[in-house]
Amino acid sequence: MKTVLQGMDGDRDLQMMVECKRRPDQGAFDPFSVTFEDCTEWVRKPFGYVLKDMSVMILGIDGYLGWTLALWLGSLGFRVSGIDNYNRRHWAKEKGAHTVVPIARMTERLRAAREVLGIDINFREIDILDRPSLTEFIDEVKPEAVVHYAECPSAPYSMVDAEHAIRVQHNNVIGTLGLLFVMRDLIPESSLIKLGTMGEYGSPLTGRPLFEGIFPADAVLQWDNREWSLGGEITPRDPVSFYHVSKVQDTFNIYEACKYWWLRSYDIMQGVIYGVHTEQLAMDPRLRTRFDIDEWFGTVINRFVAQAVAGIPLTIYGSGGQTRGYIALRDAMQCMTRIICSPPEPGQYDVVNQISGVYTVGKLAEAVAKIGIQEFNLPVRIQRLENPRVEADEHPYEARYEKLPEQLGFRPTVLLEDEIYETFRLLIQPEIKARIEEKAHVILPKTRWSGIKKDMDVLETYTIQQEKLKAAS
Ligand code: USQ
Repeated sequence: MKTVLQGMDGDRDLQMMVECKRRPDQGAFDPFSVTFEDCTEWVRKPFGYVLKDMSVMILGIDGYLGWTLALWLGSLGFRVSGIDNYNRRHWAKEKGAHTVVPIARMTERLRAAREVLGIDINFREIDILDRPSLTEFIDEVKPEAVVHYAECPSAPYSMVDAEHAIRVQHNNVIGTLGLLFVMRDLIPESSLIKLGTMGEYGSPLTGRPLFEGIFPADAVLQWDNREWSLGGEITPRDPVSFYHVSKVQDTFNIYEACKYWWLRSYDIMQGVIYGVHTEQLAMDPRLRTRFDIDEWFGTVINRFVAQAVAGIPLTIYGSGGQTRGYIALRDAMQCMTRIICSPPEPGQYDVVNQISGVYTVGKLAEAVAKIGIQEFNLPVRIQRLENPRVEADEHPYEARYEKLPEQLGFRPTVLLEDEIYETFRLLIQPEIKARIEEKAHVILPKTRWSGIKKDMDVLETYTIQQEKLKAAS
């Protein structure tokens, strides 16, 4: 869209008019006079109005989220392109791990997407740090939205040693910074949808609410009998690993880029993700997404289900009172679609907290154990380990997450227990169970935030009691 100002009598009669890049034949018009129904470029889909054939580029398209989103968007009629350098596959190898749900090579994935879903994904093997190649591809595709998942997502990986911390921050921070310049130069009107993390905020011991990135208009700071408005300012960040720090640095770089160059961006503070299921992933084994369970790349719920399947006690770190926001894979995809279809205004940096429920780690272990015992007849045990991380394991937690449901129409469709059940159903398949057992030695935590190399002490091992099982059923 190109903005033009029309007017006659000096400033007073100026009116903002726009020209549509897709339909220049329409000439300049008042953007507020057109509704979705009037405009032939928008089509109604399950998650609201979608720009017809909208071109979305996914950076990090080979990953757990990237591949899932590519199939999801392709099925909704988006034109999907993407880059990846297969780093996630390399990092898993470095750990001696593998994705326990086998995934195909990219060429085969692309072929399967075409054969099964009729989706043509425009893929290029590119490292986000290779700016000339990224520039060339973005210039060729001219995406209307860029989804940026091309980062190292692991807190433990960033805490192994200096090399790993530097690698994570270099990849994530410099990759994002370079991308911002490419977008400024080539596609300044496209939106950037960047994956941040709820972990940017930490979990303040005061119980201060975790607003959606930016203080609400009526927030005030009181001190020394004086008072200031905080409305519109970025909220405090208290990241919990060098990985999470990289996301905070991204936040500020993106915020500045929107300010200096009128870029537009949604920064997604996503909670811990879990699950395996979307309609597209389930359609063919070649379409499945990766599923990591090792101490570096497995997230907690996914790890717990894999542990239960392999007969390894579920590893609660510390007391298990750590409270976090969580979201299922399928619900995260719905959120991303809604965000892609509602780009911010030029110059607008906005943030959403993308979660659908808040749980303690202890409660999650109980939920997994209960389903494992009752539905799959597995002898699940729980083990509390010394916490390898520096984090409070008892703390208040008030995450605010209103924008997605109230402004973007997000309705969670996945119940925690249902997704845990679905994950069990996939992981107990003999081929996958064998792949978990083969990698049992990379499941237990080894990476301490302190840097000390020593196995974690076991604090307690137990099974959930019959009364609890009965009460919960
Ligand atoms: N935890 C356990 N036992 C385990 C694994 C984890 O008790 O076996 C605990 C951790 O100590 C932590 C919580 O579970 O308190 C979540 O840990 P996690 O490993 O599932 O997630 P985290 O390290 O926080 O990182 C993950 C993703 C990351 C994303 C983040 C969202 O790897 O990419 O940014 O979730 S958030 O946590 O909201 O920052």
